[in-house]
Amino acid sequence: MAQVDFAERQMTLKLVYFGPPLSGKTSNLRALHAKVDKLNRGRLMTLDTRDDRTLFFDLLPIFFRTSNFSFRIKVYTVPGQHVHEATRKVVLAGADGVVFVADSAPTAVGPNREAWIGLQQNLHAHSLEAIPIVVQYNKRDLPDAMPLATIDHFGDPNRRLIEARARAGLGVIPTFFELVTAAWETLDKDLGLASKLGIDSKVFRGSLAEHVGVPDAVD
Ligand SMILES: Nc1nc2c(ncn2[C@@H]2O[C@H](COP(=O)(O)OP(=O)(O)OP(=O)(O)O)[C@@H](O)[C@H]2O)c(=O)[nH]1
Ligand SMILES: [Mg+2]
Repeated sequence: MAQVDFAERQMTLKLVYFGPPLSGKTSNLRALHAKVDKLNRGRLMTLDTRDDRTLFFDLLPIFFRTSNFSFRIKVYTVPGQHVHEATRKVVLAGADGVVFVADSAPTAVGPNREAWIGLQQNLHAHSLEAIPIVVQYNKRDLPDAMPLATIDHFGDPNRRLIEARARAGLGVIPTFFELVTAAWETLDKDLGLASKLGIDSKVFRGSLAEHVGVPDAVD
Protein backbone atom coordinates (compact mmCIF):
# COMPACT_ATOMS: atom_id res chain seq x y z
CA MET A 1 0.00 0.00 0.00
CA ALA A 2 1.26 3.45 -0.91
CA GLN A 3 2.93 5.45 1.82
CA VAL A 4 1.30 8.84 2.21
CA ASP A 5 2.97 11.37 4.47
CA PHE A 6 0.54 14.25 4.91
CA ALA A 7 2.91 16.23 7.13
CA GLU A 8 5.72 16.15 4.55
CA ARG A 9 3.16 16.28 1.71
CA GLN A 10 4.78 13.30 0.06
CA MET A 11 3.51 10.05 -1.38
CA THR A 12 5.41 6.94 -2.47
CA LEU A 13 4.00 4.42 -4.93
CA LYS A 14 5.51 1.00 -5.57
CA LEU A 15 5.10 -0.54 -9.02
CA VAL A 16 6.42 -3.94 -10.10
CA TYR A 17 7.20 -5.30 -13.57
CA PHE A 18 6.47 -9.02 -13.48
CA GLY A 19 6.56 -11.72 -16.17
CA PRO A 20 8.19 -14.85 -17.56
CA PRO A 21 11.96 -15.20 -18.04
CA LEU A 22 13.50 -12.83 -20.59
CA SER A 23 10.21 -11.18 -21.60
CA GLY A 24 11.78 -7.70 -21.42
CA LYS A 25 11.11 -6.44 -17.88
CA THR A 26 14.58 -4.97 -17.43
CA SER A 27 14.43 -3.58 -20.99
CA ASN A 28 11.26 -1.67 -20.00
CA LEU A 29 13.08 -0.14 -17.05
CA ARG A 30 16.11 0.75 -19.16
CA ALA A 31 13.85 2.49 -21.69
CA LEU A 32 12.01 4.37 -18.93
CA HIS A 33 15.34 5.46 -17.49
CA ALA A 34 16.42 6.74 -20.90
CA LYS A 35 13.16 8.60 -21.55
CA VAL A 36 12.42 10.26 -18.22
CA ASP A 37 14.18 13.59 -17.68
CA LYS A 38 17.14 13.10 -15.37
CA LEU A 39 15.76 15.73 -13.00
CA ASN A 40 12.84 13.37 -12.41
CA ARG A 41 14.59 10.11 -11.88
CA GLY A 42 17.34 8.52 -9.85
CA ARG A 43 19.93 5.95 -10.79
CA LEU A 44 18.78 2.70 -12.36
CA MET A 45 19.89 0.04 -9.95
CA THR A 46 20.38 -3.36 -11.48
CA LEU A 47 21.31 -5.85 -8.84
CA ASP A 48 22.43 -9.14 -10.22
CA THR A 49 24.14 -10.78 -7.29
CA ARG A 50 23.34 -14.38 -8.29
CA ASP A 51 24.48 -15.86 -4.97
CA ASP A 52 22.03 -13.87 -2.90
CA ARG A 53 18.69 -14.42 -4.54
CA THR A 54 16.80 -12.06 -2.25
CA LEU A 55 18.86 -9.18 -3.72
CA PHE A 56 18.06 -9.79 -7.32
CA PHE A 57 15.91 -7.14 -8.90
CA ASP A 58 16.08 -3.79 -10.69
CA LEU A 59 14.88 -0.52 -9.21
CA LEU A 60 14.30 2.86 -10.84
CA PRO A 61 13.07 5.75 -8.66
CA ILE A 62 11.00 8.43 -10.44
CA PHE A 63 9.85 11.60 -8.72
CA PHE A 64 7.91 14.75 -9.52
CA ARG A 65 5.98 17.50 -7.76
CA THR A 66 2.63 19.08 -8.24
CA SER A 67 2.28 22.60 -6.85
CA ASN A 68 1.88 21.36 -3.29
CA PHE A 69 2.74 17.68 -3.18
CA SER A 70 5.64 15.44 -4.12
CA PHE A 71 5.36 11.99 -5.58
CA ARG A 72 7.90 9.22 -5.61
CA ILE A 73 7.39 6.16 -7.73
CA LYS A 74 9.62 3.18 -7.06
CA VAL A 75 9.63 0.96 -10.13
CA TYR A 76 10.89 -2.60 -9.61
CA THR A 77 11.37 -5.61 -11.84
CA VAL A 78 11.39 -9.18 -10.60
CA PRO A 79 13.72 -11.84 -12.01
CA GLY A 80 11.80 -14.17 -14.33
CA GLN A 81 13.91 -17.29 -13.93
CA HIS A 82 12.14 -20.14 -12.24
CA VAL A 83 14.66 -20.40 -9.42
CA HIS A 84 13.89 -16.87 -8.16
CA GLU A 85 10.38 -17.55 -6.94
CA ALA A 86 11.18 -16.39 -3.39
CA THR A 87 12.55 -13.09 -4.69
CA ARG A 88 9.47 -12.48 -6.83
CA LYS A 89 7.29 -12.88 -3.79
CA VAL A 90 9.36 -10.51 -1.67
CA VAL A 91 9.51 -7.82 -4.37
CA LEU A 92 5.71 -7.90 -4.80
CA ALA A 93 5.07 -7.13 -1.13
CA GLY A 94 3.30 -3.80 -0.75
CA ALA A 95 2.96 -3.20 -4.50
CA ASP A 96 0.40 -0.63 -5.70
CA GLY A 97 0.27 -2.01 -9.23
CA VAL A 98 1.85 -4.52 -11.60
CA VAL A 99 2.85 -4.45 -15.26
CA PHE A 100 2.74 -8.00 -16.57
CA VAL A 101 5.30 -8.13 -19.39
CA ALA A 102 4.29 -11.06 -21.59
CA ASP A 103 6.45 -12.33 -24.44
CA SER A 104 4.88 -12.40 -27.93
CA ALA A 105 6.91 -15.41 -29.12
CA PRO A 106 4.89 -18.60 -29.82
CA THR A 107 7.31 -20.52 -27.60
CA ALA A 108 6.41 -18.22 -24.69
CA VAL A 109 2.73 -19.20 -24.48
CA GLY A 110 3.43 -21.72 -21.69
CA PRO A 111 5.90 -19.55 -19.75
CA ASN A 112 3.53 -16.54 -19.98
CA ARG A 113 0.70 -18.59 -18.52
CA GLU A 114 2.93 -20.08 -15.81
CA ALA A 115 4.14 -16.61 -14.81
CA TRP A 116 0.56 -15.30 -14.76
CA ILE A 117 -0.49 -18.09 -12.40
CA GLY A 118 2.56 -17.40 -10.22
CA LEU A 119 1.62 -13.72 -10.11
CA GLN A 120 -1.94 -14.50 -9.02
CA GLN A 121 -0.67 -16.83 -6.29
CA ASN A 122 1.76 -14.24 -4.99
CA LEU A 123 -0.81 -11.45 -5.04
CA HIS A 124 -3.18 -13.71 -3.14
CA ALA A 125 -0.47 -14.50 -0.58
CA HIS A 126 -0.02 -10.76 0.01
CA SER A 127 -3.79 -10.02 -0.10
CA LEU A 128 -3.12 -7.75 -3.08
CA GLU A 129 -5.82 -9.14 -5.40
CA ALA A 130 -7.35 -5.67 -5.85
CA ILE A 131 -4.31 -3.85 -7.24
CA PRO A 132 -4.36 -2.97 -10.94
CA ILE A 133 -2.50 -5.12 -13.47
CA VAL A 134 -1.60 -3.77 -16.90
CA VAL A 135 -0.69 -6.40 -19.50
CA GLN A 136 1.98 -5.53 -22.01
CA TYR A 137 2.82 -7.84 -24.92
CA ASN A 138 6.46 -7.17 -25.67
CA LYS A 139 8.65 -8.14 -28.65
CA ARG A 140 6.00 -7.21 -31.22
CA ASP A 141 8.88 -6.90 -33.70
CA LEU A 142 9.43 -10.66 -33.78
CA PRO A 143 8.51 -12.01 -37.23
CA ASP A 144 6.55 -14.85 -35.62
CA ALA A 145 4.89 -12.73 -32.88
CA MET A 146 1.53 -14.23 -31.88
CA PRO A 147 -1.37 -12.25 -33.42
CA LEU A 148 -3.22 -10.16 -30.84
CA ALA A 149 -6.57 -11.62 -31.89
CA THR A 150 -5.64 -15.12 -30.76
CA ILE A 151 -3.16 -14.33 -28.02
CA ASP A 152 -3.77 -15.23 -24.36
CA HIS A 153 -5.87 -12.54 -22.66
CA PHE A 154 -5.30 -14.14 -19.25
CA GLY A 155 -8.89 -14.93 -18.42
CA ASP A 156 -10.51 -11.67 -19.58
CA PRO A 157 -11.35 -11.48 -23.31
CA ASN A 158 -11.93 -7.72 -22.95
CA ARG A 159 -8.60 -7.05 -21.31
CA ARG A 160 -6.67 -4.21 -22.95
CA LEU A 161 -3.30 -5.43 -24.19
CA ILE A 162 -0.53 -2.89 -24.74
CA GLU A 163 1.88 -3.70 -27.53
CA ALA A 164 5.55 -2.93 -27.01
CA ARG A 165 9.00 -3.24 -28.41
CA ALA A 166 10.80 -2.45 -25.22
CA ARG A 167 14.30 -2.83 -26.61
CA ALA A 168 13.48 -0.02 -29.05
CA GLY A 169 11.67 1.95 -26.33
CA LEU A 170 8.25 1.64 -28.00
CA GLY A 171 5.12 1.16 -25.90
CA VAL A 172 7.09 1.62 -22.68
CA ILE A 173 5.77 5.06 -21.68
CA PRO A 174 2.11 4.25 -22.54
CA THR A 175 2.39 1.13 -20.35
CA PHE A 176 3.88 3.08 -17.47
CA PHE A 177 1.24 5.81 -17.73
CA GLU A 178 -1.56 3.33 -17.81
CA LEU A 179 -0.35 1.65 -14.64
CA VAL A 180 0.46 4.83 -12.70
CA THR A 181 -2.96 6.23 -13.55
CA ALA A 182 -4.73 3.00 -12.59
CA ALA A 183 -2.77 2.81 -9.32
CA TRP A 184 -3.68 6.41 -8.50
CA GLU A 185 -7.35 5.78 -9.23
CA THR A 186 -7.41 2.63 -7.08
CA LEU A 187 -5.80 4.47 -4.17
CA ASP A 188 -8.09 7.44 -4.66
CA LYS A 189 -11.09 5.13 -4.31
CA ASP A 190 -9.66 3.45 -1.20
CA LEU A 191 -8.17 6.46 0.57
CA GLY A 192 -10.00 9.44 -0.88
CA LEU A 193 -6.69 10.89 -2.06
CA ALA A 194 -8.20 13.51 -4.32
CA SER A 195 -10.14 15.14 -1.51
CA LYS A 196 -7.37 14.75 1.09
CA LEU A 197 -4.58 16.05 -1.13
CA GLY A 198 -6.62 18.47 -3.18
CA ILE A 199 -5.30 16.88 -6.37
CA ASP A 200 -7.75 15.21 -8.70
CA SER A 201 -6.95 12.47 -11.14
CA LYS A 202 -6.64 14.86 -14.08
CA VAL A 203 -4.18 17.13 -12.28
CA PHE A 204 -2.17 14.11 -11.21
CA ARG A 205 -1.99 12.74 -14.75
CA GLY A 206 -1.17 16.13 -16.19
CA SER A 207 1.67 16.56 -13.74
CA LEU A 208 2.99 13.07 -14.44
CA ALA A 209 2.87 13.74 -18.17
CA GLU A 210 4.63 17.07 -17.79
CA HIS A 211 7.45 15.58 -15.76
CA VAL A 212 8.09 12.45 -17.73
CA GLY A 213 7.78 14.61 -20.83
CA VAL A 214 5.08 12.86 -22.85
CA PRO A 215 1.78 14.73 -22.59
CA ASP A 216 0.31 12.97 -25.62
CA ALA A 217 0.48 9.58 -23.91
CA VAL A 218 -2.12 10.55 -21.30
CA ASP A 219 -5.37 10.77 -23.21
N1 LIG B 1 13.14 -8.90 -30.30
C1 LIG B 1 13.04 -8.24 -29.15
N2 LIG B 1 13.83 -8.57 -28.12
C2 LIG B 1 13.68 -7.89 -26.97
C3 LIG B 1 12.72 -6.85 -26.82
N3 LIG B 1 12.81 -6.38 -25.55
C4 LIG B 1 13.78 -7.08 -24.95
N4 LIG B 1 14.33 -8.00 -25.79
C5 LIG B 1 15.43 -8.93 -25.55
O1 LIG B 1 15.02 -9.96 -24.69
C6 LIG B 1 16.11 -10.38 -23.85
C7 LIG B 1 15.69 -10.30 -22.39
O2 LIG B 1 15.45 -8.94 -22.04
P1 LIG B 1 15.44 -8.47 -20.52
O3 LIG B 1 14.93 -7.09 -20.50
O4 LIG B 1 16.73 -8.75 -19.86
O5 LIG B 1 14.34 -9.48 -19.95
P2 LIG B 1 13.88 -9.71 -18.44
O6 LIG B 1 12.43 -9.94 -18.50
O7 LIG B 1 14.36 -8.62 -17.58
O8 LIG B 1 14.64 -11.07 -18.10
P3 LIG B 1 14.79 -11.76 -16.63
O9 LIG B 1 15.07 -10.67 -15.66
O10 LIG B 1 15.93 -12.73 -16.77
O11 LIG B 1 13.50 -12.46 -16.37
C8 LIG B 1 17.27 -9.45 -24.18
O12 LIG B 1 18.10 -10.11 -25.11
C9 LIG B 1 16.58 -8.26 -24.82
O13 LIG B 1 17.42 -7.55 -25.71
C10 LIG B 1 11.90 -6.52 -27.94
O14 LIG B 1 11.04 -5.63 -27.91
N5 LIG B 1 12.09 -7.26 -29.06
MG1 LIG C 1 15.44 -8.68 -15.78
